[in-house]
Amino acid sequence: MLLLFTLAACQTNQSKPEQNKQLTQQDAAEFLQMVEDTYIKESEYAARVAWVQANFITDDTVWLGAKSIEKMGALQVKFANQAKKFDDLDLPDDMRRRLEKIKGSLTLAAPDDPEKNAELAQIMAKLEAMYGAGKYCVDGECRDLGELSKVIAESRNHKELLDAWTGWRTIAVPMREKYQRMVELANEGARELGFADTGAMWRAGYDMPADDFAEELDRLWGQVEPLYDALQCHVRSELTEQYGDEVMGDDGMIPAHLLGNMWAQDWTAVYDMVKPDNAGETIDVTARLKAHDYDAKKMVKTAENFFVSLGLDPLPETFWERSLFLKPKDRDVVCHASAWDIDNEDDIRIKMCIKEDYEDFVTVHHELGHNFYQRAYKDKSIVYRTGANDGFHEAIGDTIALSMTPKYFKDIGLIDEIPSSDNDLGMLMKKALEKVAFVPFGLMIDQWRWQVFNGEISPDEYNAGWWRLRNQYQGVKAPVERTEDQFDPGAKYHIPGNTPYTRYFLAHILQFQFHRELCKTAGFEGDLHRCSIYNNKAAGEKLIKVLEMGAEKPWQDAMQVIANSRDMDATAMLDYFAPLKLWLDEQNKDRQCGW
Ligand code: X8Z
Ligand code: ZN
Repeated sequence: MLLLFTLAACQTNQSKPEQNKQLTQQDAAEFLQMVEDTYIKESEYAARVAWVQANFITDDTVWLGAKSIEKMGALQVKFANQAKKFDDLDLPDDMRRRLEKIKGSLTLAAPDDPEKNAELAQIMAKLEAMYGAGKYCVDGECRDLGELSKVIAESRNHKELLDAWTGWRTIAVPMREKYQRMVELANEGARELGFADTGAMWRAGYDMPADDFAEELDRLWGQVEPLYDALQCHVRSELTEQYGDEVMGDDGMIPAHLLGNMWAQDWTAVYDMVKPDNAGETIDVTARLKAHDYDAKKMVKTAENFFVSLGLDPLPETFWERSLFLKPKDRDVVCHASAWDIDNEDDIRIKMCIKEDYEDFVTVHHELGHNFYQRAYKDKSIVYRTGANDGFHEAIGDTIALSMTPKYFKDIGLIDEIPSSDNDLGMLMKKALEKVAFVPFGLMIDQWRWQVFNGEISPDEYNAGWWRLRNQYQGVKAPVERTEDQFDPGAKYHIPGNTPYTRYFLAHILQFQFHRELCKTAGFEGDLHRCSIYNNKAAGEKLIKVLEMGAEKPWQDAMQVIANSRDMDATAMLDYFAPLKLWLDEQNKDRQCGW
């Protein structure tokens, strides 16, 4: 939850640079000051409204949330338009960058027309609530996402899996019309700001020409694709052993309900079915957490301790008082994990319905990565209080979680003996199911949205376009026929939430790059998957330096600091998984791979 995008609006008349007057640097400085002051003043209100809406989903909080989004939308668009008036003025780099941030940091541009802005705001608030309160009910018995996800992760009965899979997707059917209208209105707003459409606006935020950025994504995916294809082939083959040809089909793709995760984005839950025969010992973190009586708070404390071991200050008392760690029994909340910066100072929090398992232990680190980032850049201009790019923001906590090695678990007392490193294939397979499996998913979500926003995918083929891309990138298919009566994209949080998703694709590349370089800084020699930067102040210093930069400099500068390179590069991920890739290729040599 990055505040710049959730700021409340101010409806008072702000001074506008006059049209005919020759604008000066002084005018730009005054404008920047006014915008920054306004954002600082209004953001806390908006954040508190959004917090309450997400923590208590009712008609009234949706109403309040919509009002707040509406005010914010109007304010952001007004400022973005006013900032354009300085386009031709010669300005110092820092002022130019702050103006560009004001023009180009929106994920949603409200149309100028107040009625349309209000309509858009209501749609956004409602979509978020529909997802958060979503339940699949049969004969009056309702199950939420948590319960259905448990079935998907644990059941090996494909009919039961199919019921949970299709059941969750019923919550998205009523979103379809609203989503379509959202696309129209958001595009109208983006065009008024000078972008071709909302997708183009999103692509413009990466300190490089938007088209080059799209090419960068293709290049990075090209690096990872052979590894993913090898994993997909192996997993498909092993799942065929379990479920048979009748369930799997013969097109080389994997039915989406069999991969252990509601969206088939993380395949860790099928590890037992696909692990190497000679897997070596792996640590069952979930069981270890249980054995050591970890509850939600202890999981968060442990994650905090890792950050502190790198040289960061502990979280403030208010974090512990105000965060939500557990799913309340008596009300609907948006359970999708998020990190919040309420006052741009110290009031940082997470909101999460924590399960005591490995997956959520990683997610807790992920969320704290956001919080520590937020606190580190709090003294920058408010327009720089965000990640070097959004992939950085998503990558920090994940980078830390990559350091949760056997040695680390021993250090914190979760295990007694470090398993031998003679054979780490099992460990690598588990991690690949989590990280490599995610990569094409992380890419395809916004490929779909970009095509929706630019009209290549029209509303009458929202679902068909979605499955085309799922097939193409992931080699994953719908388990039963899907039609345009459904709206499967809506069953993934970030679609109704309108959160750009390329950030997670980037984060999956970046976290391995950061890990490799921080391990080097820590003086670690050996296999990357055995490296932990826990307690290492030299690595911590580098990390903190990048966190404190926020978005003050182009992300390439931050990259230089943390990764000793100006480019994103997937070779670190490939290095990490190199022994597994060799093994996969050997397994696959007589198999028919591809789809
Ligand atoms: O949405 C998230 C975080 C919040 S920023 C929990 N993630 C993506 C997802 O759940 O789909 C983290 C990994 C990918
Ligand atoms: Zn995140």
